[in-house]
Amino acid sequence: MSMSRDLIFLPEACHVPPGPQMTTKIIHFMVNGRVERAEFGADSTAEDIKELFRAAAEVSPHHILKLYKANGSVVNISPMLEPNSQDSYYRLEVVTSDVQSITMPSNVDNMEHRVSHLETKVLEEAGKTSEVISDLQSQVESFKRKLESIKHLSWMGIFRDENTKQISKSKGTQLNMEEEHRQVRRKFLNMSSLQVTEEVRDHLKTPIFDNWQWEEAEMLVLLQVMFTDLDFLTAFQIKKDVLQNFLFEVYCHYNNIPFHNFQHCFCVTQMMYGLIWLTDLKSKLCSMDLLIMLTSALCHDLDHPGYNNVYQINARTELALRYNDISPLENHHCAVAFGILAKEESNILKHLTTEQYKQFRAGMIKCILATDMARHNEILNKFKSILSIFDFRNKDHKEVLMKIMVKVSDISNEARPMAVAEPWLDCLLQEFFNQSDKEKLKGLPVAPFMDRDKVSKPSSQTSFIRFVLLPLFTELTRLFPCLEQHIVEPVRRALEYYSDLERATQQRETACKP
Ligand code: PDB
Ligand code: ZN
Repeated sequence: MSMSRDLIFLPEACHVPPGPQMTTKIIHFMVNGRVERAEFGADSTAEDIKELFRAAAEVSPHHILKLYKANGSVVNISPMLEPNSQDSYYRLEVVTSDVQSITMPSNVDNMEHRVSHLETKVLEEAGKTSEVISDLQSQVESFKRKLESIKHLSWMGIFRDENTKQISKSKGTQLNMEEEHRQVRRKFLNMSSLQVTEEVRDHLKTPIFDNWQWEEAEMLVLLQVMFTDLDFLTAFQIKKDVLQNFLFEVYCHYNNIPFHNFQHCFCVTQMMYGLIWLTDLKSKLCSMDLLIMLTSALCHDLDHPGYNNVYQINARTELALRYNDISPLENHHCAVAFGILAKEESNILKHLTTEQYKQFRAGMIKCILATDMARHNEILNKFKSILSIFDFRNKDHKEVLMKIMVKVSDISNEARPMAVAEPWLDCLLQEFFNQSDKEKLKGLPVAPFMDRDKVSKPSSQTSFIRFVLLPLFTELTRLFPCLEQHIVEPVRRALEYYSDLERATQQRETACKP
């Protein structure tokens, strides 16, 4: 519920006194999720009005302000501003002028200032009705939770500015990231000449592989092993150093966010690799199809910003604009992948024929776009419809199977041991909560399963396992019965685990109720 500031007397700064005998102008605008009302004299200057907006947004003169009409068009901030009603309020966006120069502490101070400011408001409004106070208090609580998560992120050196499209990093972390990339590359190239033990090679082909035990340089070595052990280097004349450049570029293009990061990319690729061996797909599909599946898994979330398609569309981001709201993220992931492959030094497709390149490109686009969960039922139903007559020589059948294999790999965390899988759910919820916090601040719709004030981890995961994971995985085991023990049984155990957790939580809640 956005609280109109009319209920609270505006601090002086929001009221620019009119000149002698001057008419005043009233405008309504939303900032930080609240509708404000401001009044200024026709003789006020543009600077006066900007000062008024900054005071309402409680930001420093370094910030750039952008004012949008209800229809989304940007309007100039000047005394010529059209007066409006409370229903057709403007939207005030604060763009941090120079993210590099903004270090976390001032923003945290600013947030703390806002929290204490809000708390004084709560006290000042002692006379207001109880629901107003409780609403203000819940806003204060929500700000405090946000402050905690931002402090945590600042500790990790990530500065997530509400108005920049990308996760921006303070200058320090930017340099750290480049230094980290250099270190990972050095370690990767040094280790890549070492032989990986037979035991690790075998372990790599199973879904019980624990990603949390490995650092990123080692994961790059293991990815090189996957491409080598599937004979892609010989089949497609891929030189080892080009493959290493390609893998390193992919690593560099994943962002440092809680879930859709390089570790997730590794997990999905490793699961795909395991499924290929467990189902003996090498004897059923050609090398090109296997190369498409493994490379699609590797690239399927490239440069993920940590905010899903619903956010991209509602916030009218550049990606939504560029891809006309059609799977903007998945289109972007695929475009970034082919941007890497377009570079000579990382082009593992260099020696493919034109026909092979076209086949690879068409296949990778289909597989990566298939990871948009909004299309889950469309793709699963297509697979169900051909299962009884599945033919490995049929091009369309193979295409659907490849999409299903990438999808299964993408959401397969719960097929791994619980000690590996559960931290992934916490990471995913962290990313979802960051998104819903941002949506609340921007006044955008918030999905309940992303709302930190509403979601219950066990019950949302039991629903996901029951209605998404098990139906998908059981369909795949109809084609490959040997997968039952590898991906279906572990997921049934996970369902038991979260159901027990759900019951325990419910019992605790009923026990606590008066
Ligand atoms: C999905 C879509 C987008 C991003 F329980 C991630 F609330 C996923 F967290 N995804 N991948 C794995 C998952 C999982 N979503 C959920 N559980 C997973 O294990 C459920 C999710 C709604 C949560 Cl499907
Ligand atoms: Zn993914």
